[in-house]
Amino acid sequence: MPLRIVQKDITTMAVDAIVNAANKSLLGGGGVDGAIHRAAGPELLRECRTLGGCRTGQAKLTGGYRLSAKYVIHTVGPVWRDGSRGERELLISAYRSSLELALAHRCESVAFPLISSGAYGYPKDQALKVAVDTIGEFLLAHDMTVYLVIFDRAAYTIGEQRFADITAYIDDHYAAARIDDREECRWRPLAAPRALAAGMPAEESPVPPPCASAPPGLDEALRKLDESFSQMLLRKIDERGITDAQCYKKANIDRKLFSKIRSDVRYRPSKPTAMAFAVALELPLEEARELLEKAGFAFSHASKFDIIVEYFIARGNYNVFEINEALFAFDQSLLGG
Ligand code: AR6
Repeated sequence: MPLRIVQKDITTMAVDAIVNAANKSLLGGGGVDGAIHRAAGPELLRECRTLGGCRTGQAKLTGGYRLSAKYVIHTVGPVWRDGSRGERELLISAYRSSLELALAHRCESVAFPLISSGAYGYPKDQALKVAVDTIGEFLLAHDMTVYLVIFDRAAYTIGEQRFADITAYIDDHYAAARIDDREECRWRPLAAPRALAAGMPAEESPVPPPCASAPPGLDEALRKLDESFSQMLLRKIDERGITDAQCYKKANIDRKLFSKIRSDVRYRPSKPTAMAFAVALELPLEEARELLEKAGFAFSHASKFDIIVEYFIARGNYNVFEINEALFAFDQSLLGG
């Protein structure tokens, strides 16, 4: 099930377990560790004293006491030195151990801070990539909702090079969209007022100029008219020879939402949901556009959200988690349900 990147104080999260970026003593400290101990109350430290510490890359579990979370999973990330001392492997292990422990305690929802990215000095963009890759891989095999909690958005970074690349791509395409109005028309053939209802950013709401385009063959047109979003989605899943579960997991969509879409032939998903399926199915741009149209949306060069997703599709990168990292960095809605 899904990975959600959110900006919050982790101590306020109502989930089954929150993860603490602790030190080997497990006896408290600064940063998120200090915040969790303060919010949970002194009983947490009392239980931590009984645990005998924890090795780097491992995890231990306690109650959540005064927190909204039932459990706290304490893990110890590596201290960053120069990147050649096994830091990455240890950080992966800290995430994996925590997720395994959550699974063993039947947690359905878990929230992580960006482990090691504060006092332990792990470069934030690399820490984020390890977190997203490791959690994403785990979620392909397990049903769980995992939150990656970014405390300080200003400190959030996807890496300078990628940020610069995407910024340039947005600049180019925004400009192109303004210069060529007719091109705009082709990019937005459908009026889709429901985007507003779905709470999309204003800039993203489709502008509905009814553009004339040459009609395709009549049979083809009728066939396309007849097929709903849900039908097209299920057809494409079959054509690609993947299972429903592989598709909704790759789309970062939870099972319940997928079941709804599957059982309601007229279901109209939100734009981020429709786009997530286009990515999960690894559709080339033209097909992605068709799938979006079925949901009443256009792929528009007047929308940063669309341009960022297009940037990834154009590069054959269909990793929904990586795309979400970028969308988050540009303050856009994330893909998924
Ligand atoms: N909610 C979510 N994230 C937070 C919060 C919060 N309330 N507070 C800080 N962060 P750090 P580390 C973010 O230093 O690097 C402690 O003293 C913060 O912005 O807490 O693994 C331990 O006892 C940063 O991105 O953990 C250890 O000695 C991330 O949490 C040492 O620090 C991790 O920062 C562990 O260092």
